[in-house]
Amino acid sequence: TFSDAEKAALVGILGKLSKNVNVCGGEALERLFLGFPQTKTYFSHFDLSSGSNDMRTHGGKVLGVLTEAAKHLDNLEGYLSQLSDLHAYNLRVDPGNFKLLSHCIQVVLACHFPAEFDACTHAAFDKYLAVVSAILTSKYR
Ligand code: ZNH
Repeated sequence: TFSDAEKAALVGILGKLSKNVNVCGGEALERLFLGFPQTKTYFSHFDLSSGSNDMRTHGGKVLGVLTEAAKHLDNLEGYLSQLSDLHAYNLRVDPGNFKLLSHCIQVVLACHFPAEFDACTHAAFDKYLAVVSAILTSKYR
């Protein structure tokens, strides 16, 4: 569960992020694929060139879900249930990759919103991504 301070930090940074999900999401994916090339295997059907439509659209979906899910902190499992099924049964993404993507998302936040992404916000966001990742990988067997 999240403290009031953590919730406030999440609302603040996600409010900024929500207006930039495609740009920030695309950049996070670009960092993911450059820094950790093994993650590209899941996206062989995508145009992975810098700033491509595929990157921006998919990055926007990922960050869009993160901004929406934060409105359901008391029932994240329910809110993310379908997406959890998709990752576990269809996509079968190696759970370790969630840490890599989470890292890249946070680097993008630090670059775009240096003032808002202070240490407390960083800590709260890291916790939030860990909780979301745990849910999206919870149905693996
Ligand atoms: Zn994922 C998909 C989210 C992680 C891979 N994803 C997806 C989507 C979303 C997401 C929203 C869409 C769905 C629909 O359409 O229905 N993810 C997410 C999140 C996260 C993730 C939130 C964390 C946090 N993923 C991930 C990882 C990976 C992935 C780590 C690897 C690396 N996904 C993926 C894929 C897909 C997805 C492959 C599909 C794509 C297409 O379109 O095809």
